Amino acid sequence: MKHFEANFDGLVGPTHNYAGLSFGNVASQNNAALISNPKAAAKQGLQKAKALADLGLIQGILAPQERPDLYTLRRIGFSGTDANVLQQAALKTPALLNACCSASSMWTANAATVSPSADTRDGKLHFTPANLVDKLHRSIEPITTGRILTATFNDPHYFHHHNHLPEHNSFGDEGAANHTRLCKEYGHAGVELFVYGQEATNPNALKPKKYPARQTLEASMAVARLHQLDDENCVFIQQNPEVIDQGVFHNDVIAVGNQNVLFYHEQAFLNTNNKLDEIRRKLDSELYFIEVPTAQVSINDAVKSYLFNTQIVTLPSGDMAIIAPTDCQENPAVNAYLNELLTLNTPIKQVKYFDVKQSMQNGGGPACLRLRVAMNQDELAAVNQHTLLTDALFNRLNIWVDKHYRDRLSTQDLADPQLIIESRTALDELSQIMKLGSVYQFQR
Ligand code: SUG
Repeated sequence: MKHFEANFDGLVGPTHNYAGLSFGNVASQNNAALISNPKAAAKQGLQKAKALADLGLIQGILAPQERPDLYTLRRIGFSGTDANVLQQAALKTPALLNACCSASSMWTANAATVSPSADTRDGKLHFTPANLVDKLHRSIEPITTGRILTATFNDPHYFHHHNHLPEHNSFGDEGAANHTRLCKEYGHAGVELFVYGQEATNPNALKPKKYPARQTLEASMAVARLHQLDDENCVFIQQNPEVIDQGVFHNDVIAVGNQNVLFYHEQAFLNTNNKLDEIRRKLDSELYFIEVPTAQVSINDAVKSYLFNTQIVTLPSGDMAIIAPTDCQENPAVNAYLNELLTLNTPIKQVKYFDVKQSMQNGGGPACLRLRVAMNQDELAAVNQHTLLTDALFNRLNIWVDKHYRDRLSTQDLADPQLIIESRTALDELSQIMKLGSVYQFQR
């Protein structure tokens, strides 16, 4: 049976804005209060996804979440009509309103951790939505994420959906952004790499000093247990706390893997050599560990350009390509490194650049925008087919974006009650286009 890796990209929602909500994420903080362009953001994401589909890869779309999140605002004591709730929140707690308006569900690398059926004891594909407890605006995502994932992967014969982990910082879980799977072929059992920022229950363990370590070892181990992975298929690696303090808030800002390639920065991990040995022991395959030295690319350049927030994809020809943001082309050190990489004897033979600046300005590169799901043909046939990106869906979604999205949004605009109507009208139509059922609270 044919096996492959599908990418499910997050569709950018109508309230995409820059509110500076993510302490530790340099781009989010530096671009706070910039005026966003939700229409351009959604189209940039769709273009990137369509280009991957045109390369012959399986590409799906995950629907955005309902924002403004009036349910959270009501839960914290605002009342009256929807317009009243929004306006009172804008007046009294603008920071909380901003948190309830973020379109952050677009970064579907943080939607969930996914383990393919080749790795799991029950032979099903497992999903655990990330609880994202480190950031208020993200901690309100997991329930709807679970609904959207279940509506997309909607056959219990093939797909096993778990609840998100307990909502406490001992179990801080950021999903696939801290998870990479190495394997010989997608259909063979692989080794799942869980990269964590701190061991929450060990007071003596190393952790960053300045910025939060969002992912805990406890969460990573819980996901591995839930997904029925064997110890022989897992490697737990601690992220270097010093790079977290320089803006590497997720592992996918400093490392990315695909099949038998692990592409990472020299300073990405603690205890690197031992961990690479463990991977070699656990995975019976020729492996390419591509380590990028600080002398060629500094942490600062890696964080600015998102060199490692690239997607490494296997093309139908068997060669691999890197899907990079245009910011990598614009950074001289990174551009030079990528040109050199193509001359090294590795499976990576091409680099393709995409403008995803609307997302990048909030710290989300190409890899943040997608959730990887390694699967086989039967599993693909069991996916909700209306979520797969065909020419027809691409055209339909572009028309839908043109109809419903603004091309300018400031944080002041988030107090506009019209935004509630626009967003709900758009999402109601989208849930029909993608045949998702009533995934949104306003539809229930
Ligand atoms: O969680 N930014 C997101 C970016 C997530 C990137 N994802 C991965 N690396 N996989 C975050 O920090 C910024 C929102 C704002 O400031 O308006 C934000 O949420």
